[in-house]
Amino acid sequence: MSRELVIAAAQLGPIARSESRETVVERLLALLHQADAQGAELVVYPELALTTFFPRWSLDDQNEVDSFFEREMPNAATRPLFDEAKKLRVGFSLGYAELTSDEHHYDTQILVERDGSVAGKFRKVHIPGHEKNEAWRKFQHLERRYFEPGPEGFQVWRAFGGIVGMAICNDRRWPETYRVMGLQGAELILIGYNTPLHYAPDPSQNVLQGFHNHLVMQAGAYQNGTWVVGVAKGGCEEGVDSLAQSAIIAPSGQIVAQCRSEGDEVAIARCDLDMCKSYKSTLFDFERYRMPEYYQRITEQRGAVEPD
Ligand code: CDT
Repeated sequence: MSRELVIAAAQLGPIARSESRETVVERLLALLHQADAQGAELVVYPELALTTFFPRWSLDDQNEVDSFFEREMPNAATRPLFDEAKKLRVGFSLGYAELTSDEHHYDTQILVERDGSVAGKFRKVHIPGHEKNEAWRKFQHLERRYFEPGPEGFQVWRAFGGIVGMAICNDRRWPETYRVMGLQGAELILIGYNTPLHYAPDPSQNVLQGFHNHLVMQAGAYQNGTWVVGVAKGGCEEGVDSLAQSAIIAPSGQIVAQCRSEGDEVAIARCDLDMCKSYKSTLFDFERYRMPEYYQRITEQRGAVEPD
């Protein structure tokens, strides 16, 4: 049986604060149809794909904060996406803000199989930014006020004929993200992101955002012998410029498809999951070559401990 999977990176342009879920879902459906017309079997949408990126504002009213979250999935607004994808027998991965029945707030991404069943759910682990309003910034990045880290860590699921994992935005910058999934045999890692081009704590990094984005995902792919699909919500959203450059990356570390615009666009690639074996059974044969006895510090300490 072929292990080739046609995957679409379904990049979104900006979502205005005033835009309704229903309008956004129409945009997701348009991308789904474009992807389907090109033979896609899996469509990957970005992080927080149903609303504007609300952590850029300091919101004191918890009801207003909660208005950006979904209490169930699917719900009335997203049901048309689930129904249409199932009808077309196209799977998808969707990022959204999740409010659980016991009032936990997560930055979440789900994986939906071609029959409409939810194959996996990931909750963002690395929560970047800050907790309190910082007036000196041009805009806020209050993810650490609005989201808790996901309690499940980095899992993988058997889906789409392979082993699939997910990560969200800032998670992609950390090598542990990929390695924990690599150690579970991940062959495909799906990552949504919202990355402002302006990084207030050190604006010298602004010009490097595109480079750093591809650097970490290409390294994660190569070092773990896995496909990586990184999908942006890019463009100028509510006055904040965000990185686009969504990409599909092979286990060789090579980018095989990339979005050209900053708007709604699909980039498609035929991904052979068997290509992972070339790396997992040679240079990155973990069982043969890893030396975990020398890696204890990675789980035993958080920050760097310098010598005396
Ligand atoms: N959404 C998200 O995680 N964005 C971060 C911005 C970092 S700056 C606070 C990212 O790593 O791209």
